[in-house]
Amino acid sequence: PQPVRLEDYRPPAYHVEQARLRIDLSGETARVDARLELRRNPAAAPEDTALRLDAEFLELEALHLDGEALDPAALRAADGALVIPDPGARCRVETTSRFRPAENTALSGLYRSGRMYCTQCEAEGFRRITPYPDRPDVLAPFTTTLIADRTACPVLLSNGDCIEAGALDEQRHYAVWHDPYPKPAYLFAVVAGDLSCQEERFTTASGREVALRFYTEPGNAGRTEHALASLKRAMRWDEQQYGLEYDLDTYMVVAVGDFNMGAMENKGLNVFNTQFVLASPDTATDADYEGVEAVIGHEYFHNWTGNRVTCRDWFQLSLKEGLTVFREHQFAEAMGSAAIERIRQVRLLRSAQFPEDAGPMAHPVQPKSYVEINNFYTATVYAKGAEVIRMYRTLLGDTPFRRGVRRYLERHDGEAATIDDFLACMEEASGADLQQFSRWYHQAGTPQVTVRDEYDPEREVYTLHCRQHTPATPEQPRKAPMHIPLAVGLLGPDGAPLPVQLAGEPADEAAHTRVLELREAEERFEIAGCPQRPTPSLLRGFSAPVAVEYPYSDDDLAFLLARDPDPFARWEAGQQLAVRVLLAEAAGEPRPGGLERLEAAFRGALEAPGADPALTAEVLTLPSETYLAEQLEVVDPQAIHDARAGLRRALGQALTAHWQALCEQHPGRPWRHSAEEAAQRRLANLALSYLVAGSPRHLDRALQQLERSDNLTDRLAALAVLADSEAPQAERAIEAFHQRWRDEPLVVDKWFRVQATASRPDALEQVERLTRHPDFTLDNPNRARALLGAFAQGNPACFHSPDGRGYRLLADHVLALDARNPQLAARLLGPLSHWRRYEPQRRTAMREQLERILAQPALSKDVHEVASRSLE
Ligand code: HT7
Ligand code: ZN
Repeated sequence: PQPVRLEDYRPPAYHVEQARLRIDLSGETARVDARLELRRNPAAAPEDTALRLDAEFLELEALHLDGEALDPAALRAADGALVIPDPGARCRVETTSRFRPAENTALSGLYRSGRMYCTQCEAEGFRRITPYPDRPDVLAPFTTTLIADRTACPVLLSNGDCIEAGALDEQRHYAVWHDPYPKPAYLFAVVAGDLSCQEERFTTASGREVALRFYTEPGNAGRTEHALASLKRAMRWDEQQYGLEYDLDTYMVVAVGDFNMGAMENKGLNVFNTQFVLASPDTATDADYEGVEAVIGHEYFHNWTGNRVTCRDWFQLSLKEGLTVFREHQFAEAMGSAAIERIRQVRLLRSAQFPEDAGPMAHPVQPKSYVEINNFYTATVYAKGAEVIRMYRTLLGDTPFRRGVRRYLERHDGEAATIDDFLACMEEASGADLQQFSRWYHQAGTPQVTVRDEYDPEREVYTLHCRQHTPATPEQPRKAPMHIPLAVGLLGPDGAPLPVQLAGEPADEAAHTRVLELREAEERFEIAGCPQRPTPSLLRGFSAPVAVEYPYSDDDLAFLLARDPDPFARWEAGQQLAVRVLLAEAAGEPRPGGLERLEAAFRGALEAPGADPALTAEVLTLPSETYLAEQLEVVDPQAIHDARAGLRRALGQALTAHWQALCEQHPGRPWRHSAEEAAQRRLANLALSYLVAGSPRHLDRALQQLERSDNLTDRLAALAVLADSEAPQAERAIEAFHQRWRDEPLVVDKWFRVQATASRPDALEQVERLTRHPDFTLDNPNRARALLGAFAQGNPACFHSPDGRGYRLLADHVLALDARNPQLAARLLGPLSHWRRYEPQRRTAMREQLERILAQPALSKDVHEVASRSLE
């Protein structure tokens, strides 16, 4: 397949002035009649006179141009699109198409999920509903008539407002929806089914009334309360933070069980994976409650950053996704603890995006080409893109940053914009020159910043020498220096924060945290007024998505962990200390005194008076095996796993009394969703896992917790501890859990996930067995991710079994899935792409599976692109 390139962008030849659809879902076969009013785009190149209507998965029954029938066969391009050579300055195109929603297993376009019909059009799903110029820079107002069986589908929804509804005959009814906001086809949605609705109202800052309607299958009614409350908080926050109000009279959210991603921001009609909208104490953990609030916020924020101002083409994807993830992060920081949120964001960035940046799929935040756009909904576009937005704010200041966002939204309202447009607004709003900064969009790879220092006691000047280097990535062998905001603090020997005053600057500009702007490959910063040699606290708040290297001693790290006033930096120091101990252990060269030092640091964190339990829990959580692997040139996953498990055992034993005390401090009250109680549960459950890691005699505590808890957080924590064990009572408990919750799909997903990520030597055999379990299916993405995705990403030691069985298992399922759901198949394949990082035996076995996949005939372009790029 030919790649699509950014440099080949051409404006569309035609605008759609009106799109009218009639979608009849009353039979097995859906029938779609479309009537498009089109006008030539004056900005198009004069030679671009052809009208291209993308189409796939459709049987085209009729095609008319201005009332005249055309022969579709004569207009078909190789990729299935219809190309009408020169339909004139204005024209009307009418089509009739048919397809079978139940056969749409790719979950792109219009498909069935359970008994309901729903759509997913981003990125290129609309062309699977009707022939259309399916590109984000073609914006149109839509009027949609939906027809369906009255009993099977009493609820008929689409974007905008319902302007008419009624019965058609004894069996069928209809509804007409009109969306006045011109939108690209990827934001189109319809839903039809027998759905329960929970409704509340929201009054906007300017006094408009908005109806908020959440639709679920009847069995899930009553599980949308938390999502509704989250939505109201998000709406209020966006008004207060950015002055942005909602713009339609209704905001609808539909919960769907079969969904390829988390949720979709369709105008006025969001479609959500049930996982990110339903929440009840029995079916969702504290983390799920947080996930619901985050995704509800994210999709709502898209109404401005994505919908009112959309993307010109898919190379601009981070324009909406990076900005919206950043807004989601700001929202989460405002609703809970900013430091804890930041730690979680960084954990995710380091475990998902840093490896991507270092692997064969590495690409810039603005990619230059793609074969299948679905493969570019990545951690780089989303999470690194959000970091880029955060850096604008760090460098420009909060007020100019918000001014820039407002200017961007006002100037481009109703348009399809580019990343350059956004950057230009930021420059105008701040007066800053962001040309060098723009490299963050164009250069892939994680910059490495090496810091060295020297101290001149006579001048009382402390100098930081900074060197930056961005490693080569595919197609980008050489990189230019980046504009990096490096937030720095200094601590005196007694732990007191020192002002950071750059030499030559007035003293009143000094601050305790200072953002140094790195622009050169090498540069130095002199800090005046340091009577003693300070300890530097670097990259405070993770001010840039870089890796910093500074020769801290273990004592320095322990000191920072105990004393740094910046909570993020404290956590980071603890992680670095643990990384050192663990990597030395994994290399078979234990660090003398390392364990004792870490134990002392943990003890300090556990005994710190008045400590925030949420931060304590983060500090006591060891770096993940994935993050540890990321630090090594050549990875032996078993050695890393053994080192981490060994350290957990040692800490479990050394601090038994502390862990026991923490378990006892569990809230004990009936479950309630609150950040404070969630932090206490998290700490208590972490303590339980250390206790059992220290000695299996504590398993009984887990069994009791599983039986007695009134909420899924505690049950699942107990279940996870039990799943690590091969003891018969643990296996019985796991079986009993399934029996009890077998009718709750989201809980069954967790049951699969817990076993897939279990730290027991035979987890691979367990996963093989579970792929044959009657509740396992590849047709449900949540289920496939819960078993196969969780295993390949969350159980490195067993997935990377040296005999290659884990790789074969994954490859078999990727191939089985490819014909049905290529988007999901390509995502599951991801972990195999890192084959070059592993020791020779595993490397060879991984490569063999990639080659086997690539040798299959009729591979989707999704899987083909990932497999072939991995092997390049
Ligand atoms: N904008 C959406 C991204 C998306 C998607 C969602 C569901 C299924 C397939 C999808 N392809 C792309 C989700 C978001 O970022 O908010
Ligand atoms: Zn998004």
